[in-house]
Amino acid sequence: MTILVTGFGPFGRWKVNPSERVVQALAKQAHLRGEGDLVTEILPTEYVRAGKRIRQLLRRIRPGAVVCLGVAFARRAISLERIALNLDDDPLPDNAGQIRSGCLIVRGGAAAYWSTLPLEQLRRALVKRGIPVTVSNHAGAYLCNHVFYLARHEMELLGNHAPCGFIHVPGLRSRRGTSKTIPLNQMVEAIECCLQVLRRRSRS
Ligand code: PCA
Repeated sequence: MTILVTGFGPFGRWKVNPSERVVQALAKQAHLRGEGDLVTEILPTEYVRAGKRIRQLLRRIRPGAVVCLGVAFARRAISLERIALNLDDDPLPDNAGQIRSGCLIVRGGAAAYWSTLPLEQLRRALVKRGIPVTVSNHAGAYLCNHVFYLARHEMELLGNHAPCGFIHVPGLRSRRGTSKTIPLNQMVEAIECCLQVLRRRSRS
């Protein structure tokens, strides 16, 4: 089974996007372990280019599972996203300078798609490892939701029923920051644990 894992590069005023670091670490681990089932990609933090790229990847790879990652700086736990909305609506420009407000992502598309990742199973696996995790009902209406929606939409068009969804990781602790967050190696462990659950399910 091929698993597609994506992250995003930096955006806005943030110089580092932990989702990019997590994807890089997973790619490195897979390479060292000789696991050939992982395809990773860092998506541009731009509505048009990210949308084109995720759809292209899904058509080309026909993956057996899809896990898209992004950062939600204000969160303190791994957030398993439940729903993608057909809506772009955020005051923050993307990296191409585009601001979208109240826009449909796909004209005539479903208002929303559910994640098809086994959220409860993933949540339990992470709790077992002592990793802070929550199931979230709202992935925002910026780039992460955009890619989540288009990934689910494309999977529907392709008739691909493989699990596909989105996970937000928290921000990294800033040098001055005192707030509690998850260290990068634990984020990597968390996503690795999710991939293991997906691999196990595909075998059973
Ligand atoms: N987080 C943003 C976009 C890219 C990222 O990593 C979001 O939550 O929409």
